[in-house]
Amino acid sequence: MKQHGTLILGLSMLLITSCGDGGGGGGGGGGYDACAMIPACQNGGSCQVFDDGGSARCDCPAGFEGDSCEINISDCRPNPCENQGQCIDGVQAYTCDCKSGFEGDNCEVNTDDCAAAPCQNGGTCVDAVAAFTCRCAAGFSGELCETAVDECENNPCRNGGTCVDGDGGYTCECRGDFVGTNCEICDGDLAVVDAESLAAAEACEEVSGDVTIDGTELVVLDGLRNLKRVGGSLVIARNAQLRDLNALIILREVAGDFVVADNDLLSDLNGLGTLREVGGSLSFEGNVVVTSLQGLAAVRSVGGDLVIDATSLSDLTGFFVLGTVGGDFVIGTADRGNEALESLAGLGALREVGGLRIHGNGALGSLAGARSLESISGDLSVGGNAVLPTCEVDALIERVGPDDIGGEVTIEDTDDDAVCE
Ligand SMILES: [Ca+2]
Ligand SMILES: [Ca+2]
Repeated sequence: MKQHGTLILGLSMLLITSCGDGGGGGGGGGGYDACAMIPACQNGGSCQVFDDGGSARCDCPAGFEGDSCEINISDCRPNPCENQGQCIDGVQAYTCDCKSGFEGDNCEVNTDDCAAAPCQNGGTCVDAVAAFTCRCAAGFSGELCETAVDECENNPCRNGGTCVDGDGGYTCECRGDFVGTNCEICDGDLAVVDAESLAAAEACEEVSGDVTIDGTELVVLDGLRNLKRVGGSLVIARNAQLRDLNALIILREVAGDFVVADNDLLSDLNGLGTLREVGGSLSFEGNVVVTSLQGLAAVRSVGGDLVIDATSLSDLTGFFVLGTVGGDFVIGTADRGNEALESLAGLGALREVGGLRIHGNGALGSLAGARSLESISGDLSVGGNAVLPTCEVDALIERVGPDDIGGEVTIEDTDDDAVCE
């Protein structure tokens, strides 16, 4: 610690006599001694007699005050020591007794506890007060980053893959037809034909190729419960006993086409609640017991055609967030059509379609459900909808705007006499 001085200037006074240190001592010549009449000066103060000879006072050295210079002027007010350091008063000076972790004349310096580079293996030292912490590089742990982490400890490799530990990571050496960071991807196509092949599919979080479930006797698809993504197409067709798609509850994306067709006992699509993207076409055809598209609530876009044909649906409720259809939106075909479809209710978020084809829907009486549609880049083709008022089609064209229909407009077999609201 170092001392800091503070210069204090004494008052100058009119003086003629100095009695020397100690004051109150003997005066001169047996006469009156004014210094004897005041208390002795302390701390090096000297008695000074005023020029009238009748009175005296103490002249204090710098750093002291008071009638007898008995007061050491505090150099600690206000406290010059920072960070809760304790101030020790001196004579025109002070020293600071610093709290642990601080240094400097005024305890203003937070001691660098990282100076000795205590963190190992590339860890970064973070200084604190009388302490430090280490931020470890990937692959290391411990107070000083002294421990190498075994990234393979919890064996992240699926399906019999072998884990190889590295600095800050791991790699999996996969067996057989598995690929991916954790061997979670089944490479190639997957054909589910029976309970055995369905059970084997449980190993797949993703299938890089096509998944085909066609013509089986399966009732449920529980072996697909880990499936998150299909890199190719997903076809679920002609499964006469299939009741639901609940096993597909974490399926998020089908990069190719997704076809659900002619599953005669399939009653709902609720298992598709996390499906967001279909890269190719999405087709629901001939699943005659399905009466609602509830379950498609997360589908935002369909890259190819969206085909709804030969179903028992009365409306299209379920597509709550579907905004774009890259290809044609086919609502019924001339060959089949949706016999029970009465309205397009449920398309409230749909903005853009490639083309729009509405054919063979014998009960369809209104197109008002497509009210948010802003653009049809291809053809608009309406035909064979016997009870559909022609004015409903005119109103749709009006809403989209004739300039926002890129292709040909064909309207056949609508009801010219029916009245629109
Ligand atoms: Ca002092
Ligand atoms: Ca420190």
